[in-house]
Formats: sequence, structure tokens, C-alpha cells
Amino acid sequence: MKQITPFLYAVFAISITSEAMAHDGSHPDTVAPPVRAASHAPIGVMGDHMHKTGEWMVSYRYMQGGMEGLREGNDGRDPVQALQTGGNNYQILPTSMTMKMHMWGAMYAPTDTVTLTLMGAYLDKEMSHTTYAGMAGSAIGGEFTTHSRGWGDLKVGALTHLWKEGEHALHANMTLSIPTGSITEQDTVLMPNGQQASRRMPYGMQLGSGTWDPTIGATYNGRSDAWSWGAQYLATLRPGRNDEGYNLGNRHAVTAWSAYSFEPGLSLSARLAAHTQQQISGADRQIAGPVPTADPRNYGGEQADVFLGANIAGQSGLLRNHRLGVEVGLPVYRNLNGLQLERDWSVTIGYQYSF
Ligand SMILES: [Cu+2]
Repeated sequence: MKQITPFLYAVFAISITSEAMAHDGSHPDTVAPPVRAASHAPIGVMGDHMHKTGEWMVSYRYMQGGMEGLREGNDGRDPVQALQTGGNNYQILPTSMTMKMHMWGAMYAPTDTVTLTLMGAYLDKEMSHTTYAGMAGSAIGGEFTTHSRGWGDLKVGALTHLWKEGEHALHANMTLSIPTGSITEQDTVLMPNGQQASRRMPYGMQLGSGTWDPTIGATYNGRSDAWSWGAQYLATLRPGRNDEGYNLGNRHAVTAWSAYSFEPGLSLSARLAAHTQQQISGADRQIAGPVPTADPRNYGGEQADVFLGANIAGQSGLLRNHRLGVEVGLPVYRNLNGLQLERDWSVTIGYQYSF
């Protein structure tokens, strides 16, 4: 929580400034009211809101997630246990991973009932490992870190109005993920025999899914005075296999949130999110080695996280219709397939501007 404290001070400073500017009479009353801080879902939610005819929105989100330590099912595993997991004789173990994403988005509403969406992401992944030497593999042979960087899959989509009554609204989410991200990234690894070798990195270090993945779902939004709330369900369905012979598996995700506006330009939010992700089916023959990340069965599982967030929305002058949001997530439940690095935290900081 240390990271968000300075941000909250900035939130208050900017919102007080925007509040002061709101009373300077600089814009006529005939203009549509500015977007309220709580009128969008917390910044970590995608496709949560629609736009009015002719309206555009551009957005940038920075997301960082941290993983450290190994887990099998619900239970943590130390290296000695992990090396023997499932009768394997692993000789390399991942120890931590950092994932950074720069997400660029655009939204445009040709009509009030349809909003088109486009999102691209630049990914930066880093995974640290320990290599164990010898047959039983308890002597540490060394450590190494692999990196992958580049553009991920491009997502095009549409949000379609389904139902609205008073302050309750429901829309459908549809996106298609186009496999623009590389799935053949390589880096240098330290082998148990002490030699360095260039190898295709494991599934989790690749930049795309390699398959054309439709996501369908629905989003509900509600609002009354200072409170807003909502819920979303998204299913990502991955048919077929990619060029390297696998598919990342289907994913179902639900989330629900609530936000409270202290004033029109400032809101704080709480959110619960849960997902289930299948194992990888098929396999890439070039991803191999005595390391858990090379086994397709060590992917997917169930996880639930809680998020706390803050949003500010400029109400007038130059800040009008600019929004900033931050959200920090921590896990409350993790049941992972096989043996995997566990995700411990995530933070998303985002900017949105509509015009
Ligand atoms: Cu938007």
C-alpha cells in the first residue's frame, strides 16, 4: 500500500484544484456534464462502459504484476519439494517473475447502442531461475534471468447496449484477439551441466497466444447518487491450436465492484475478481527442459483477488474529461494447476481522455 499513498495525495490535490476551477464559470451550462470519477469501473476493468454517439476515448494503462515463490494447488512449495514434484526430477526452477504491460486503447461510438474498441499492449517480462547441478539436483549450479519484450496480441471489439432502466444498464462484450504477439521468443539459459544455451522460452514468457481468441460476456452498471457498482463476466474461448501446436486454454472471469464518490471528481473503489483458466492443451516441441514452466500441465488454475482503487476525473477547464485511475490487487485464493510461480500482487495505473 506504500506505493499508492503518494498517489492519493496527488488525487486530493488535483481534485481540489478541479473543484475550484469548476466554480469559475469558464464553460457554459449548455455543454454536457463532465464525466464523473465513478462513472467508469475501476481502472483494471476493460470494456466496462459505453460511449455516446460520435464520442471517442483514448486510454493508456500501465500494469505490473509480481510473482515470487512456487505453489502446487493451494500449497506453497520450497525448492527441495519443488524439484521432486509429481515424480519429476526438475533441475531448473523459476524463482520470480515480473510482468509489465503498456496497454493502449481506443473507443469510438458510431451510435448510442454500439461502442467499438481497440487495444494493443507492449509486454515486458522477466523471469529469474535457479539451476541445480548433479543428478538429485540439490546443489545450486547458478542463477539466470530471461527476458521477453514486444507487442502482444491486438484486440478489436464491440460493446452492444442490451438493456437500460433508470440507473441500471447492461451491455454485451465481444472482442477478438488477433495473434500479433510472438510465440517463438528465445533467450539464454544456464543448463544443469553448466553450459549456456539459447532456447525457446516457456509458454508464460511468450508474448501472444498464437490463436484467434474470441471473448464474449456481459457487463452490468448501476448508480445512485454517490455510489456506483457493477459486475462483469467474460469468457475467452480458444478454439484450435496455434502454429506451434498448442492453445492456452479457455478462461472464464467474473468481477464485481463498488465505488463511492466523495465529490464528482474523486472516487474510491473496491473490487473482487475471480477467474478459472484451463491448462494448456497440446505442446510446443521446442519448449523443453527439466523445468516446470516447460510442462503445459503447469499452467492455469483458479485465482481470486481483491482490489482497492482510486479515480479522479477533471471536471472543468483543461482537465475536463481527463481521468486517472489506480488499482492495487492482492490474492485471496489461489489454486494452481501443477507447480507454478504464484502471483502475489498487481498494480494498474491508467489514463483516459474522452472527446
Ligand atoms: Cu471509454
